[in-house]
Order: sequence, then structure tokens, then C-alpha cells
Amino acid sequence: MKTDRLKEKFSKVALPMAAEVKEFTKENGSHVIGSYTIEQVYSGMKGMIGMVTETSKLDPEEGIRFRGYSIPELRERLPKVGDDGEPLPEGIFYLMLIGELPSEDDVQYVSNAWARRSNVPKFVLDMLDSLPQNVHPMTQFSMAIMALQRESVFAAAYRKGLNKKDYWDPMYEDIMNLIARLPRIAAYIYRRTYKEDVHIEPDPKLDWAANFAHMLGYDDYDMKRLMRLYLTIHADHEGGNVSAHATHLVGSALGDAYLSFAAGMNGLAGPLHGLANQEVVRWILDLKDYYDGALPTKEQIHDYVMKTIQEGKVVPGYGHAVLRKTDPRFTAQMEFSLKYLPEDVNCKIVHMLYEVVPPILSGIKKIKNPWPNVDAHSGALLIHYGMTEYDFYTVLFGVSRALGVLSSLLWDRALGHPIERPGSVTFEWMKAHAAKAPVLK
Ligand code: CMX
Repeated sequence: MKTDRLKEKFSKVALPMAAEVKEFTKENGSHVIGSYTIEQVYSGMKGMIGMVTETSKLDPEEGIRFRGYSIPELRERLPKVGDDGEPLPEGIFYLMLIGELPSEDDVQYVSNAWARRSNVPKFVLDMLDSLPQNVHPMTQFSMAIMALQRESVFAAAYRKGLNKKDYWDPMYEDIMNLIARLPRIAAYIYRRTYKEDVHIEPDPKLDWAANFAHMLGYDDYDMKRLMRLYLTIHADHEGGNVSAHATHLVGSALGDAYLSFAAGMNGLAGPLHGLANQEVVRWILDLKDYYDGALPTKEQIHDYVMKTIQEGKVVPGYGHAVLRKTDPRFTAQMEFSLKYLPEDVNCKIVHMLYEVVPPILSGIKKIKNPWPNVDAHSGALLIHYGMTEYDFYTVLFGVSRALGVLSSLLWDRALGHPIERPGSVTFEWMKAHAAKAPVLK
């Protein structure tokens, strides 16, 4: 069999680290790294360190860093197509997997590998064809990933009998195959749902993002550039977010990449997580309708935000469980829109919201972060290039998120992470414990 240089490089980086981690935990296992409060337990474990994720780290004030690199740094330093291009997502995948910036040649290697592995078995497409057209695209996406599970190299190898030390090897095959196939699956869902079931064959000469745009039906340079940016910035957000954590959790029971990633995608489909990107556009369109379709004034936007809050709803695209500043993924998209589409009406509304919403949310004591997140901007850009079917947007997010959560899953298997099983208690236990527990200073 032909050697796979990416796989070899991964084993050279990951396996010595697995031994190092084992030694480290043996020596330092009893050191205390924190303490937490009853409030944290009741508020979704926010801020409790409970897992190790190698691919990226989120700082509340600064935002995400992928293997130490911020988004502006990556837009500068990752290989691109053309001088005015955006990073190729193959590059961020390589960075997360190997831990070092890729060369142009490394990126080309990943691109070729994914093109070679991208064939989607017919039974998966037939399964999609059997669904009513109005099944939500995220549900179709998750079902297609589950149908593909039949192809799992890891599941087949485990069934035959697999040494623990070798788990990572078939997992590598699974994550590469799955990432390679996602654009075809997503594009198939898009075209069957919105484009009269007329499908577009892949073009293996194109990079992963450009080929995805092509199969969706968007062949212009600008949409391909946006797709590269989009698929890069949504790739990872450390390990505790719902899609990453769900993938990690299911994988910890040695679920293969398909079972684990489908779980992650079911998590991404919640409106407080990835589905917020469709909710933002729905909300902006409702806002425009409310004011008869004209560009609303700041005062009108203010009143509409207040109305949303008074109705007991969240303002989609704002707030975050960890971030306490503007999300740099929002900033990257805003810069893109100001550079390439300064006159776009929906982008203008997004920018007006950025002025109006934070002061309102800052005035509500319980809200910890009044600033926009990644989902506040993406829909306006997609609409500009003609993709108006906003129920599909979370699938785009999901295709990108695969890069981070699946490279993390491979690291989980290489480092021998065990099954995850946090403790839980009853309210009675909590009350009895609270009476005698010290207060955190
Ligand atoms: N609009 C109105 N209220 C908000 C709010 C917003 N944008 N953000 C937070 N709040 C409310 C919460 O609903 C919560 O209210 P209750 O105590 O009555 O339940 C309170 O403020 C405290 O919330 P928090 O501690 O500031 O935020 P959480 O960590 O609980 O939640 C998030 C974070 C993202 C779910 C929340 O900010 C939210 O619902 N935002 C809107 C949805 C959204 O944009 N999600 C996408 C996030 C990015 C992504 O994952 O893709």
C-alpha cells in the first residue's frame, strides 16, 4: 500500500506525546488545578476545566487561537489561492492535526487526499432521496453521516480485534474519509432541497472549499473566496462547546468517527449553538418586514431589539458562553464585507446591529457578554452571493466544524483518552453538601 505522509507525520508527533502525557499524569496526577462552585454546576459547567483539547484554545478576551495562532495571523500565514485570497481550510486542518503551519505542498497533499477519498456511496444518496424535501437540512446531514457509518474502517477493525495502541490508525482513515465526503453530502442536500434535485458533479482539480462551492452551484471567484474563509474560521472553538464536546463524549465510548461526528452535528443543530446562524437571518428578515422592507434606522433597530427581549427571546448572534469581547470570527467577516461588499444592505444592518445591540445587552445585568459571535454575520455574506436558503446555513458550519472536532477525535485516540464519565448528584445531595462546604474566596 502507498505510504501516507500525513498519517506518518501524525504518528511521529502524536505517539511520543501519548507516552509523555502518560508519564506526566503519573507524576503530576494528584496536583490540584482548580475548584468550582455550586453555581458552576447549575450553569452548565462553565469555566470548569474538565477536558484536554489540543487543536485550539479560547481566551475570553481575545478569542480563539488555533495551535497558538489567532485568526488574523492565520489569514496572513496560511497558504491561499491568489494574493487576495483567504486561507485554504486544508491548511487549518493540517495545523490542528500536526501542530505546525503547513507549506503549500502540505496543503496540496491534504487537498489531493480528500479529493481521492471523496466518493459518496450511492446508498447514502438514495437514503437522502427517500426523505421528504422539507426535512431540515441539518437532520438530513446527520442522517447521511449515520448512513455512512457502514463504511467505518475503525468499527470494522475493532470488530476484528484491535490493540489499544493502534486505535488511532483506523480512526485516521475514518476522519480523512468523512471530511473528504462531507462537501458532496452537503451539496447533495442543498441541491435536492432547493435546486429541483439537479446535482453538480465534483471537480477534483479544485481545492476542498472551491469544489464545495462549485457543487453547491456557486462558481464565481468571490463565493469561492468566501467559502475558504467561512470553512476556516468555523473549524474549531476548543473542546467544551456543544458540537466539540458531543463528538468527544461519544468518541470516548470508542464510537467511530461517524457516530461521534453525527452526535456533534445534532448538538450544532440547536438554536443556541450553530443554528443561530439561520436564526440571525430569520430575525433580520423579520425586522425588515416589521418596518416594511426599508433599511431600518438605528432607533427602529433599538426598538426591535427591545421588543425581542421583552418577548422573552434571545437576540440571535449575540452573547457567548466563554467570550467576553467581540468574536474575532465576527470581525474577520466584517472586514471581508467592508472590503468586498460595502454597499450590501444586509451587511449594513449587521453593522448597525453591532452599534445598537451591545449597549442594550450591557444594560441587562444577567447577560455576561453583550458582543456579537460568529453567527451574527455569516448569513448576510451568504445572501449577498445568492445563497438565500438560510435553513441550510448550519450545514455549512457543520462541514467546517468537522475539521476541528475530527482532528481532536484522532488526538483522543492517539493519546488514549478514556471513556468520559463525570459524576452527578441530586438536589438533596447538593443542599446537604452546601451546608458544610467552604465558600470559594
Ligand atoms: N439575548 C438575550 N438574552 C441573552 C442573550 C442574548 N443574546 N445572551 C444571553 N442572554 C441571557 C440568557 O438567555 C440567560 O438568561 P436566563 O438566565 O433567563 O436563562 C442570561 O442572559 C445569562 O446568559 P449568559 O450567562 O450571558 O450566557 P450563556 O453562557 O448562558 O449562553 C449563549 C450563551 C450563546 C447561549 C447566549 O448568549 C445566547 O443564547 N445567545 C443567542 C444565541 C446565539 O447567538 N448562539 C450562538 C453562539 C455561538 C455558537 O455557538 O455558534
